Amino acid sequence: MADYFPTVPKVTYEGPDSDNPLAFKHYNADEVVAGKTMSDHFRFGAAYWHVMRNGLGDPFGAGTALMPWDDGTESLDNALKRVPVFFEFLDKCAIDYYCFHDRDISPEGASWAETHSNLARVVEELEGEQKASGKKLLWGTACLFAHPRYAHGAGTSPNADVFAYAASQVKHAMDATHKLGGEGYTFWGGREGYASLLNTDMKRELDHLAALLHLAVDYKKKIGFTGQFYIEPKPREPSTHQYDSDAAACLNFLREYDLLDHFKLNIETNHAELAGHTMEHELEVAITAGALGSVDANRGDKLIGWDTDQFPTNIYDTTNIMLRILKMGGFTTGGLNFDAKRRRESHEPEDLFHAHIGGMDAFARGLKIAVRIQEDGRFDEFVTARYASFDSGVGAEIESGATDLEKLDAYALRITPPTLASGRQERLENLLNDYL
Ligand code: XUL
Ligand code: CO
Repeated sequence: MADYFPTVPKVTYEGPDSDNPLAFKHYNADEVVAGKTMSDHFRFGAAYWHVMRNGLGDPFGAGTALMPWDDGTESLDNALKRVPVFFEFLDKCAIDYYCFHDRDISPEGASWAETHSNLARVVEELEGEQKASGKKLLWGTACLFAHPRYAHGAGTSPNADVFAYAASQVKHAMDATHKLGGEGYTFWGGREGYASLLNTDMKRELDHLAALLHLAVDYKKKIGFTGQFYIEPKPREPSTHQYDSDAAACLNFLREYDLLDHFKLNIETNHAELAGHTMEHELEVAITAGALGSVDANRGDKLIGWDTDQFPTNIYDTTNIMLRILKMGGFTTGGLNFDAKRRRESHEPEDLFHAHIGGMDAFARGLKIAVRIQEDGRFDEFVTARYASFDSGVGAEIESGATDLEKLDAYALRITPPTLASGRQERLENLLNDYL
């Protein structure tokens, strides 16, 4: 078997005292934590687009990533050669799942038909590698944003032929995901948004986007694909205004167009931050609607206002994320997909491993801390007590709908003015630090 990463042995768990940078110090796949193995808690995924296709260029300079297995061409042959490299990476890094866009794995051809046959050919190769390794597809998706034809959007393009191309691409990306046993299929809006209302019919664009999603729901039933559909919020970049700007906007859109039964959300940390929210806020909004599906794990840079897609290393954040995921009862179809890239200066293949190991260890620590917090139950007790006035009396009547404004008016006239208990935010923040 070829060895594309000769400086990296298979990464194993060596425990917190290890000083081996290519070992897990906290992520121990088979260790049971709160009733299930760590690998089942996380269902870690690697992103084909970042691991295999991200040359690490930025708006000011060319890519720096060393990829000795890649001849730099957009040929089918080169696409096929990348596949075993990726599976060696998954194997050595002990990552069970992966995600891709159609155009990450296979190039456009000279004709649209050849584009589809390229995809089908690479899917055969992926299928073979999956069978041989036991690795699984967390979700697939179509890249409806990179090609110039999508400059004005895909589902929201003002050009109906572009909509047809997007629909065609979604069909084939769904076929590919279905063939590979994908557990989900993601729609990220890409260029589904606008820069100026002077040239935009927002209502019509939203209607068209919903039409594309309904067509996908119909096709899903037709081919018997049982994976979960996700929609991934992001507020801007590339568009000034993205229609799927945050979890609340996505839920509203899905409800308005009668799509909520068919979709859950794939929440990404850096996108939450760009939307002006914390990740835990976005997760909670999704959970509250029964619609948290999966997570794109990464982080932003507090000093840079764009989607830097850095690897998650902040244990405070991974703790808060795992608290929300435990509260939901864990992932079913979803998982933690590292939608994250190395910094431009970390250009050696080995850096791919340092990056993922760090993310996996940070989540392992977050999980263990979150489990202790949950088992202690002190935050839960505080929150339960904080709302106790709704457990009986007038509060219970409000919650059950057994009251009206006149009754509440009479009640308010009768009682002494309310006295408030402290929210104790600082005490609770101190308590959270005690667990870290
Ligand atoms: C872009 C992004 C995408 C989606 C899949 O910011 O996060 O890669 O995760 O299309
Ligand atoms: Co993402």
